[in-house]
Amino acid sequence: MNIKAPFYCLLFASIFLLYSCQDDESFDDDFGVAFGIRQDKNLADYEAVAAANNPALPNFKAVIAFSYSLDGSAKAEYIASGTLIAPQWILTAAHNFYDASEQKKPAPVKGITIKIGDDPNTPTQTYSVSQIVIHPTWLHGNQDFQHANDLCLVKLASPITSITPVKLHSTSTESLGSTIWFCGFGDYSQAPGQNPNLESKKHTIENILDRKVEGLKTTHETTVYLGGLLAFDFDDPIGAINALGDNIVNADEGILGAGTSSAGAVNLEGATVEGDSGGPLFVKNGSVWELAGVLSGGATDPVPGHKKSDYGDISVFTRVSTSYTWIQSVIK
Ligand SMILES: [Ca+2]
Ligand SMILES: [Ca+2]
Repeated sequence: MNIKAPFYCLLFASIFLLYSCQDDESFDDDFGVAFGIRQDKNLADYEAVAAANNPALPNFKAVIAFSYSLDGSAKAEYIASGTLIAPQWILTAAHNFYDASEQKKPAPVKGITIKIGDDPNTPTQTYSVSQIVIHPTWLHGNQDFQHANDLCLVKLASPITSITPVKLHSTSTESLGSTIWFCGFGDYSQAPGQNPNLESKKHTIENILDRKVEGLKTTHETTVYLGGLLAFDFDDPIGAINALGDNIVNADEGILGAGTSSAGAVNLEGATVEGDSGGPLFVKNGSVWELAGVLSGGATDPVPGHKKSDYGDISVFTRVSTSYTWIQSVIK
C-alpha cells in the first residue's frame, strides 16, 4: 500500500475538485475539529452503516473504490469512488482521471483497478477496466465545476454479476430539505486514530439536500449538453455554523444560488473528503434510493477561517438527472 497524503487540487474556478494526489506532506495542520465527521462521533459509526446493508437505506454495496495511476503504471497512487449503474458500467467524476491542469491526457485504463467490498485493503474482488468515457465537454476543455460536466463512465473488462446496480435518478424531483446519503472511500488515513498506512474503508454520511441548480449547459461541436448541480453543507450539532443558511459569501455560493438550509446536524451528518470524488449522492424517489449526484468538489472558504472538511464545508455534486440523456447514450 502506498497511500500518500492527498491534497486538494484547485481548478479554474474557486470551487475545488476533491482529488487524491501524491503528496509527501502531512496535512495534520489542516485538520479542523471535525474532519468529515461529527466531532462527537467516530468514523467507525459511519463505516458500520456502509457495511450493514440495511434494506431501508441505499444500496451501498454498489459503491466501489478505484485505485489508479495517472500514467498507466501499476504503481497506483490515487484513490477515488464510483457507483455501479449497470453490470459493466460505473459512474464517477471525470476529474479523477483527467485534470487538464495536471495531465496532457486522461489516465490510461491499464493503470486503473476497481475494488469491490467495504475494505479496499482486502477487496472481495478486483476488476480491470476496458474503457473510460469522459463527458465530451469536460474532455474538450470545459473543466470548470460550473459547467456541471464532471462525469465519467467506466466500462469494466467483465461484468459484475454479484451486485445489483443502482438506479439513476432521471426525473429531476430531488426535494430540497430531504434526507440524502453519500457513500465513498474518502481518505481518513491521516486522521487521529487511523492507521496512516492503510486505505480508508467505505463509509456513509447522512445530510440534508440544500441546493439544486439546473439550466447549465455546454456545447461540443453541435451538441448541447445540459447540466445541473446539487449541494449540501456540513452542520455542527448545535447549529452554530450553517454555511448554506446565511448570506452568499463568495462566487462559489453564488453559483449554487440563494436558498435556505437547516441548522444543526443530523445523526450521521458529514462532509466529503479527498478520495470521495465520484462517489454517489442518493435521494429517495418513492421507496427507491436513486443515484442523483456525483461528487465533484466543494466551495472554497465557505465560512471564515475554514479548514477543509470541517464544519461549514459545502459539498458540490454534478447532478445526474440533468445529464441522464448523455449517460444513457453511452451505456445503452
Ligand atoms: Ca447539513
Ligand atoms: Ca445547514
